[in-house]
Amino acid sequence: MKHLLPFLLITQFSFAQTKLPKPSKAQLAWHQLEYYWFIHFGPNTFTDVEWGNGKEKTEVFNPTKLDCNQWCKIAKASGATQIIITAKHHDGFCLWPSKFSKHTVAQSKWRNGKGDVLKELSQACKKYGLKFGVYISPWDRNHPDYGTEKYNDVFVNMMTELFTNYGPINELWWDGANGEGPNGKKQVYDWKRFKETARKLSPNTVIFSDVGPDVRWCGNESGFAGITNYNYLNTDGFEPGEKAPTTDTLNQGNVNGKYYIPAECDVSIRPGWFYHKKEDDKVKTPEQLFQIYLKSVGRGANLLLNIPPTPEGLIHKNDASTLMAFKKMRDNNFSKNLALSATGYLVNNNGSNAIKTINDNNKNTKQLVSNNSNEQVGLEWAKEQTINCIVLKEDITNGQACNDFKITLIKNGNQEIANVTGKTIGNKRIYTFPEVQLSSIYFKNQSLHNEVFITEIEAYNIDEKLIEK
Ligand code: FUL
Repeated sequence: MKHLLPFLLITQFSFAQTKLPKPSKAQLAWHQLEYYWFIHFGPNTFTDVEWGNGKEKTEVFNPTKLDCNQWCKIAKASGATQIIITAKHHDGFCLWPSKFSKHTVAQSKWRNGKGDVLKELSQACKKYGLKFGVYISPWDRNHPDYGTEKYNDVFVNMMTELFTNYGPINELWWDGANGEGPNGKKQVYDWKRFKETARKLSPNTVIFSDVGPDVRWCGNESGFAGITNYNYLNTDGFEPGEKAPTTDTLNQGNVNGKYYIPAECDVSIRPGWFYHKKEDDKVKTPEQLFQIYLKSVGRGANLLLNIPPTPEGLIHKNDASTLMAFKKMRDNNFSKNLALSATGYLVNNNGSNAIKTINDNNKNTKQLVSNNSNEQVGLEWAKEQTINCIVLKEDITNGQACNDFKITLIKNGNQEIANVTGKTIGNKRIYTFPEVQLSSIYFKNQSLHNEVFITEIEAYNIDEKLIEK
């Protein structure tokens, strides 16, 4: 990097580190999950609709070959880390024998009313080393108490059953859809009480809703976070559903948001959330899933990919095969980290010094990159490399600090060929660009107030066909 030093400005200015909202331990652990499954399963699987009206007969639910081990085996093999299931969707049917509803597996004919999907799935998840989560829809189109204060008790009681009988529950998913119940009334939810109940019963569970409190919706159901994606959100005065911030705000977060609430990107592998036979040939391709991965995990969010089981209770072979190809694609393209053969440097007013922290494949080592205009970190190769993908990782233990950065791409030792600029990094930021020969890359923190800790800079030459032009 000796070559670039003379061109740097010698002005020196630094700003005090402002205090950032920090992730909780549970949120930090959640970031590591990156990609996991959603399972939409219930009466809709059998009636071939997306939203049941709550009047479905309980006997429609009859998965003759239900095998949660099969789900988990495929999930695990595809690299997923967690499964979140629709314990109760808007139609109100409970996949567990709840004592607080008469519309559950216990009233169905499936296994003579003795079946319990949550029990089987939670046990299978444990067996396969997957985290377990539940979607419990506040909107209930079946429950007779819906639309009255009594329903808030019902919801609290149901959550209590879930935490007590199927824990540990790693993620609790509250959907924001809210319509009328069977008596034509809309519910006024007691969100505060719902949150307090979950916190009391299971403090390490991360709670998802449009507005958190722990994880927020990314604002669309296509699986992409904002190119700029702050892990912060202002939620005072907001609620899930109709009172949520705009979808744009949910997509990007708030730069100086008051709370640490990172984004989760939910998307289905098929057009619908529930299984429909007519969509068997509409399963997303591995290439489409890869692009979704780049736009969710690659933008610092998590990817919640929905895989709907068939009426038999199995993952369809078309979904399984695309998932395996998606896994292979990630493995192949990210197997050779070219940064490992480079020398890392920290360049500032003290000169250019070799460092090991940013390309040691160890997320526990990190390098402070201040916003001093003379400071940068980079990688230099003895021999030029063909590169079209750079991955940045930031230490977010004390908050997401980076909100403006620049990467300079250099060839022939000192020839700057392009600058890549961006705002946020977060857990992981994946950049792709048309293939170039590079001798070094340099990262500069241009954030106004913050010191950024970089844990890793990686470089790859991924399949050129996967680069969106
Ligand atoms: C939406 C629901 O209305 C859909 O049915 C689905 O569950 C999706 C994940 O969330 O709000």
